[in-house]
Amino acid sequence: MGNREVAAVFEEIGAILRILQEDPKWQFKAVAYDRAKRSIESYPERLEDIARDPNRKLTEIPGVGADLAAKIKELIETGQSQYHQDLLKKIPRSLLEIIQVQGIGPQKARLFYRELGIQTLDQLRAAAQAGRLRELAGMSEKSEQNILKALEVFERATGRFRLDTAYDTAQELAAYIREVKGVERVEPAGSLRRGRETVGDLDLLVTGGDPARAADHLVKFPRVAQVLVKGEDKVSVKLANDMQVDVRLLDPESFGAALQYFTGSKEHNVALRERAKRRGWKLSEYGLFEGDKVIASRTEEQIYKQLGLAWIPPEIRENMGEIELAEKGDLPHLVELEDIRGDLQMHTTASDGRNSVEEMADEAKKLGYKYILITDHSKAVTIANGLDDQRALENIARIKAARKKVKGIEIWAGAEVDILGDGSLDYPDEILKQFDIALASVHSRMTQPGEEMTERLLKALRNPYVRILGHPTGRYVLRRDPFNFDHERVFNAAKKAGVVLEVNANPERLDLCDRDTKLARDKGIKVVISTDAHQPKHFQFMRYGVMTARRGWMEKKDVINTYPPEKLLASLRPAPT
Ligand code: DGT
Ligand code: CA
Ligand code: CA
Ligand code: ZN
Repeated sequence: MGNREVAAVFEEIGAILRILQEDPKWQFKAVAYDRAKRSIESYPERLEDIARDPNRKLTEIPGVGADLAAKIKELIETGQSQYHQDLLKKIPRSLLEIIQVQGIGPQKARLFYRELGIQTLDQLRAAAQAGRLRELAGMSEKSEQNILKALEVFERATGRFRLDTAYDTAQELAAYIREVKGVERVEPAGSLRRGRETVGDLDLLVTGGDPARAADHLVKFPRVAQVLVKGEDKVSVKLANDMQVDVRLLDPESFGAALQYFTGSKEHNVALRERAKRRGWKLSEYGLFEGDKVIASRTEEQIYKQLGLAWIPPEIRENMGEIELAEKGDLPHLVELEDIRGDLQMHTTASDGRNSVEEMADEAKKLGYKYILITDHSKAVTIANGLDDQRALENIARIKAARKKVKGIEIWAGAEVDILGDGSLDYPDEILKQFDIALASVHSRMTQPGEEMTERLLKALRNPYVRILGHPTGRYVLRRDPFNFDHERVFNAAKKAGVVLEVNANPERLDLCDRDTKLARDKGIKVVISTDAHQPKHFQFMRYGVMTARRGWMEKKDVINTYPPEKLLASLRPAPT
């Protein structure tokens, strides 16, 4: 372990002491750890060398006393410090991420956590957007705005943006560009059109109108921070959140070719170009050519057709076998947003949702849904106000009462039951059997070694009341890696038990991810696409879940919430008799 790693551990210790404020000497200790941290960072020699030299002592480093010297020794010898590990267990790890944001120190993180239960960057952003931070002691509207700005800066450090950020920006820009007289089409291409979970830059294609006027208008978009290119057929800008947008102003005659080219993926395009070449043709962003003669350019369909292929949905254009299937006319019929008939994960005011059962049901009805499953948290998830056995029963009663008020939609009583550290469930079977459908998910101890996590999930799948495994890998897009477990074993067990895997459509999660969804499909496992809505507008997340499922080659028949209600219920693992 090098100096920098040791310094990082000390920094975390200082931060956790300040967040907890429970050690009687926390202030004194936190200052000591900070001081040692700075001193170690700038120390010209390797700590390991000093520790190994019998004639020297670590205490010769300024700010390092006997106690900290022992910690350094332990870190160098074992790779970790017990004290640090013990402290880490006392707070959600994501709080350490929050304090990386400019202007948010341990004190603020503590305040937000204790007062509003904020654990993650996304919760922090949501609270700031909802104006809930300004009410806290020492906060104001101004400081709340500063936090929102800082969060944007933090996000851009990764260089990629979440799918929903890209989608929303594309919608906004498209509406803006349509203000130009004569503009006909504004279509997103690139990774957004392919539905990738993150997007590097936005690619927009525009036809109609006077290109020069469109370009002039575009650079005046209020959120433009910098104009990178302003040419005759291309404008590139950087937005205030650092997202780059490439806009191409196209002749409608070559729109299909441009859409095909700029949608990518690059791998898919390379394969298509080679295919064209084998036929003595040339494929470019302007069209498919035989010498100077255009064979196809106006629509994507024409281009694929000329190449002897069925039109390939953008989400699977990754050169992963789709071209061969398109040639044989054997492409999967991917699930579509319009196929979705209900949503099987959502939270209400009973736990950490914002709205009542009735309000959720009303909104679902507006979307044309035939059923919803209410899945409030169980008691182990204290941060989400999870329900104990008694409150769970009351919630079932509340859901049943809502059925009388909101007609024309099935309102099922469920729960998102926490899978405890040892794989047992947070409700006894007597409670579990009361639910129409129970889904189970992991919310704690996500750093378990892979072996343990695998056993934990397998044990949960053995409980006959578990019908769905919620957000199966626990990852957060751009923020938290999936936890370690043996996908093969867990997926095979789910298949054997008839447990459905969730594709959580919340764009922060998208869990299963596209690759895991494909793995499930290849094994013949059914999925459910659920939004995990905490308020009615979150039902809109369904589109991201559908995109992800499409990237995983899922067809309508593979997705149980495309079924009518009776068929859905009949498709679930049967209840024990
Ligand atoms: P991103 O922006 O990193 O999320 O990913 P994309 O796929 O949007 O990539 P981008 O914006 O660099 O380019 C958009 C599309 O343009 C890409 O998917 C395929 C096409 N394209 C870009 N560069 C090349 C290239 O060198 N060769 C080929 N065949 N296609 C390219
Ligand atoms: Ca792009
Ligand atoms: Ca681009
Ligand atoms: Zn959950």
